[in-house]
Amino acid sequence: MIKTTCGLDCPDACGIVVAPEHFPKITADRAHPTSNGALCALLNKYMLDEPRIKKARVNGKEVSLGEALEATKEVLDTHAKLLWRGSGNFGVMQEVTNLLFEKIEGTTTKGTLCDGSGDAGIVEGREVNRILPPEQIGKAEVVVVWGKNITVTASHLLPHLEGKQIIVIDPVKTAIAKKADLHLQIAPRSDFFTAVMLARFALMGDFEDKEFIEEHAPDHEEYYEFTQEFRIRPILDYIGTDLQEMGNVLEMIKGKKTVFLVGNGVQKYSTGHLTLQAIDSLAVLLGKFGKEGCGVGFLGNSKLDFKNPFAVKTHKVHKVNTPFGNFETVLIQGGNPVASMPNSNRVIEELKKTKTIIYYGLYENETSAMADIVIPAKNFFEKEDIRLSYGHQYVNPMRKVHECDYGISEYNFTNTLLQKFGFEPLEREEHYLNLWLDQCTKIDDDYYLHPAHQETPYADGFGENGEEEFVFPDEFGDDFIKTKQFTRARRRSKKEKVIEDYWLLSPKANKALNTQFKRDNKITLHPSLGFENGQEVHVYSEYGEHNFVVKNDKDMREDTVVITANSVGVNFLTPSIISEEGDSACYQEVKVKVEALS
Ligand SMILES: Nc1nc2c(c(=O)[nH]1)N[C@H]1C(S)=C(S)[C@@H](COP(=O)(O)OP(=O)(O)OC[C@H]3O[C@@H](n4cnc5c(=O)[nH]c(N)nc54)[C@H](O)[C@@H]3O)O[C@H]1N2
Ligand SMILES: Nc1nc2c(c(=O)[nH]1)N[C@H]1C(S)=C(S)[C@@H](COP(=O)(O)OP(=O)(O)OC[C@H]3O[C@@H](n4cnc5c(=O)[nH]c(N)nc54)[C@H](O)[C@@H]3O)O[C@H]1N2
Ligand SMILES: [Mo]
Repeated sequence: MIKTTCGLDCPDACGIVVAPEHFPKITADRAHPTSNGALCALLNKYMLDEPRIKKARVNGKEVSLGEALEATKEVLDTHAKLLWRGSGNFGVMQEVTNLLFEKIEGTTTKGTLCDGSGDAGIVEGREVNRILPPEQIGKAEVVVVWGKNITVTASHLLPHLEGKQIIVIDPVKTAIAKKADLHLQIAPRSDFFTAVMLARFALMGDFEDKEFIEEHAPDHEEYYEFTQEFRIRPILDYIGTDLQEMGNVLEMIKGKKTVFLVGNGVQKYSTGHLTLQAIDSLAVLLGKFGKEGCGVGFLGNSKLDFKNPFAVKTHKVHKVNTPFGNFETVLIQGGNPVASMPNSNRVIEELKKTKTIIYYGLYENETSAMADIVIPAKNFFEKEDIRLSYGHQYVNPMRKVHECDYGISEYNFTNTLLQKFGFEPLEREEHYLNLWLDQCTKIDDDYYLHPAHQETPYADGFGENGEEEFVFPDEFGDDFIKTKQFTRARRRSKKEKVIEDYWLLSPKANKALNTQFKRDNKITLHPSLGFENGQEVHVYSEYGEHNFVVKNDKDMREDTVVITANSVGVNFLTPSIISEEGDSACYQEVKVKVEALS
């Protein structure tokens, strides 16, 4: 029996047990500290069922792997080449390709499609973004699930929520919202205001933890003044809440050990950093940091305090609005940017200007379809690696449990190309793996602890050494809500009914891991919008358009539609703007129109 770890990009990073002779039969590693005894269907079914790319291709023709690597060398031997890496596999060895791009003086990317703006807000307030250990969730009495669809995106946390009072803050009545003691079905993109109002009412009602804030957040009085700049009634109306509901939240939390689990939903906006900083501020005022059963858990910084052997100083371009067209050769590794990046029209236009696209991955998708060279990868059962997590403090080896004779690992890919270019080969693979593991505390042969782990994060205070004061937001500027009027007069036919602009939310789906595995084609909306189930509709924004199939759901708000992130075409609708802080994508900074197709 071999123990390994799931490499799919989700916070759970589950332990797996495999008997190699019985592969692909796999079971949960019940001894793993975060195991709930089960593996999700993404891993156990959808990933294993997904057809793989088994043959390399050059210009549409199947070739041997060796020939494809030779062709890769030739096209990388140019002055303008870019490495664009996705997050299809969360192993640390994914980044070994950086060493190639450093040597050949290529360009890499900065920023993220994922959690960058939220992370920036956390760093603003606390200076470091530490992982909240799941054990602390277990010790809480109240859990506030804020813009996180944990039933779908982090199901291994669910057992930690049992028996707790649950508050959910989400524009959609998610599965967890239906079970919650209180659900605030707020307007999308109103979380900053929600957090600010809760803070203001907490201070007005003497809910604050005076001792804690005197010690760790002495600027709280200035923050109180800042919260008073916002007018109560119009803001509560805008959020879609009232004094009673706000009071209920504070009453439920008062004197109780409380954990806030904050998801990506709150920060896919230009001002996402302020939202996280405001949620942190609320938790600070209530004294819910640095104590047992308390804390704010977002996507933690999995590489905090690690010395990364793959950090390189190359020229970098933004990951959110990558100017692919400026490069002659683009290597796309472990991602599907044609579908996963915002503003697909822009992405496709840019990629068309590139002379050669190399796709290095496991499955066919929108990006492999555009590629000139296709290189089959190995999956995480077929190579050695190490898995960090942004949701817990354990670091686990991903071990090779299965042979694959057609794909190539990132280590071998890099090593082969370095040598083709006449550079020194890499050190042995083990050398790099050990560089990571040696920075961790060994628990036993299977589990290691993250170097930045603190059992009770921020127990000594904020900052790297616990010596800093918490920093509250002191400014809020927002162009989007007030001034950005969406005007597009275009209509398909005279008959159709053009309705309002709707918020477009694009959360994750249960049978897909981003754009991997099961894809979708649905738009979920409130029945009062007047569409029939199964009806095809034309959805458009100022960035682009696509058709989707209607699914009515009375649990939606009337001003909001959902198209999950695995839906084909969703990113034709989304903007490629970069968040104000954190170089992050702002998928939800957009409103759409929905029209019936006649
Ligand atoms: N099954 C599955 N699991 C996954 C993934 C997957 O694709 N499939 N992807 C993984 C990855 S890469 C990530 S980053 C994580 C992300 O996982 P989550 O953090 O859960 O992020 P999302 O699914 O994008 O959205 C979460 C929730 O935010 C809500 N929401 C949307 N807009 C707002 C808003 O303005 N305010 C508030 N309060 N809520 C809002 C949505 O309704 C949704 O319920 O999941 C990981 N886990
Ligand atoms: N509208 C909308 N769009 C979104 C989001 C959203 O919320 N809304 N979420 C964003 C988020 S949070 C994220 S993280 C991104 C993710 O976007 P991407 O990083 O593009 O991830 P995927 O679409 O899952 O594509 C991963 C690909 O990696 C390849 N792969 C898997 N394992 C390996 C491996 O070991 N080696 C190699 N070489 N390749 C491998 C597979 O072929 C797979 O197709 O999507 C973003 N896109
Ligand atoms: Mo993500």
